[in-house]
Amino acid sequence: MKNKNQNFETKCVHAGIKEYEFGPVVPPIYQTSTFKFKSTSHGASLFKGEEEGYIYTRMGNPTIEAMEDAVAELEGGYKALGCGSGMAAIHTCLVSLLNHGEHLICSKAVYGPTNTLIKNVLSKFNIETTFVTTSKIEDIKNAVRPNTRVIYIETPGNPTLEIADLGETAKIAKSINAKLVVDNTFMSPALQQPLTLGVDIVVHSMTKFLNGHADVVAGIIVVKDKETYTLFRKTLNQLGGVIDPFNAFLVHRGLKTLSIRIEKQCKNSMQIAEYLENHTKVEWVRYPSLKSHPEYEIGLKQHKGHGAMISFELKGGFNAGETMMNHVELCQLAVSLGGVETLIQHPASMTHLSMGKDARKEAGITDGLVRLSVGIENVDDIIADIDHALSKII
Ligand code: LCS
Repeated sequence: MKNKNQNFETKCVHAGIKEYEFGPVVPPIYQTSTFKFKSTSHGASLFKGEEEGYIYTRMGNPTIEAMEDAVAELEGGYKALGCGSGMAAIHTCLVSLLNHGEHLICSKAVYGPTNTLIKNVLSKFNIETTFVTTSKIEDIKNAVRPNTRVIYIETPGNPTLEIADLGETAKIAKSINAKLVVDNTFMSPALQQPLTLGVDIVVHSMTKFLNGHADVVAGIIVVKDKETYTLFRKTLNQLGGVIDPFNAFLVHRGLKTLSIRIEKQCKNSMQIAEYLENHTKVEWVRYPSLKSHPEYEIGLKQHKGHGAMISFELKGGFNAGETMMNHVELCQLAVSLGGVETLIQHPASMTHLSMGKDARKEAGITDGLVRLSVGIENVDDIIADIDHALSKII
């Protein structure tokens, strides 16, 4: 892969860009569903894979490929596969890797629909899953069965920010010949590059930090080798959950500012986490940079910075959370995360509702938990807004 020696910030700006007709500095949007063959033999050789080129946008498109190459380069992977959403990426990945009758180990704290995809859809195909606290390495070891083929981890987990040790988990996966898949959405490659720590496959909801502007729903899978890429490309082509060229263009544009967005978001987050930790109406705060985070030391080993996601529990539980969220003005009461604007939400009634109360309890998602996705606004303005909303709690 080119640009191997460039620094991350430089790669964000230039990765995936090739030479195009007329010399544009950004990839053109090839908004076409299909590509013309020069002759029947040309078409046949493209279908046989004897010649490189494009056939049909579900199978490949230059605008999509440029974005895929950029993300693969930022994650340190071989190739990537752009998908229509994060859920399409997770689905394509798990369906590609697991066969009927095989076993999956998954983090208890994952995005709600990932939990329900596994519980309600994969189970139909006789794929059994053990949900474990993946911050506890012994719990992962104890869950291993002879037919375990995949370990699936979200770290930091949504919304508890529980951190799993990627290097140690990769050793377990290797020893049992299973694939380790990591959802890197919460950190992005700017802060955590799982493939360099022994992880086999990375997935993302690009709806979040990679695009960064809350105007696209998209996902991606990044792989390390040609064999896995070929397998996943075939499955994605058959399942059909591909990204479209315009959204790929927008994500590629968003990537250019990933590094500076994340830098500002991390800086803001640290100040907000410290402010919250000292507030009398806050029971506890989870942010990976705080020494009070249970996996603080693991985070130091594998993060270059600690991200823009903060979870906290208010004294007064659900009612206090509701009061707070109904009084913010600058912080937007909305699900999703990772954009330039600060968002606030309540996982138990929103993003993790589908999991059900018992699974939430098991995963540590309490009814009073509030989740903040910190943006790039001036930090004093964000804190003033939070302060005003907290003052309304009686
Ligand atoms: N993985 C993680 C960690 C996520 O947070 C999400 C979405 C997904 C995968 C799925 O991605 P999508 O299909 O939406 O692109 N998380 C959301 C959240 O926390 N609030 O709204 C969406």
